[in-house]
Amino acid sequence: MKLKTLLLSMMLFLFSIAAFAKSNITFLIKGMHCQKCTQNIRASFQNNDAIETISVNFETRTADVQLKANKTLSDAEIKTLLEKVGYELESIQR
Ligand SMILES: [Cu+2]
Repeated sequence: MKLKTLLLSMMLFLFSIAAFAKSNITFLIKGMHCQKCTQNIRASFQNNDAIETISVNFETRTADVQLKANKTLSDAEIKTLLEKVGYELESIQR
C-alpha cells in the first residue's frame, strides 16, 4: 500500500514536470498591417531569454510562444515586448 502511494506521487511529480517544461502561450496582437510586422515582433521576443521559439501569424493576428524549460513569461512582460516594437496585446491564452 505504501509503495503504491509512493509510485503514484512519483508519477504525479513527473507529469507536473512534463506539463511545466512544455509551456506554450498563444496571444492575439493588435496593430499588425503587413508581414514585416511579424518580423518586428519575432525579433523583439527572440531577445528574451525565457523564450525558446516564437511564431507570428499575420493572417490570424496570433503569436505562439514556446518557453524554455523552467522559464516563465508574465502577461505584463508579453505586453511590454509587444509595445516596444509598436503593437498592442489584445488577449492571452495559456
Ligand atoms: Cu507591417
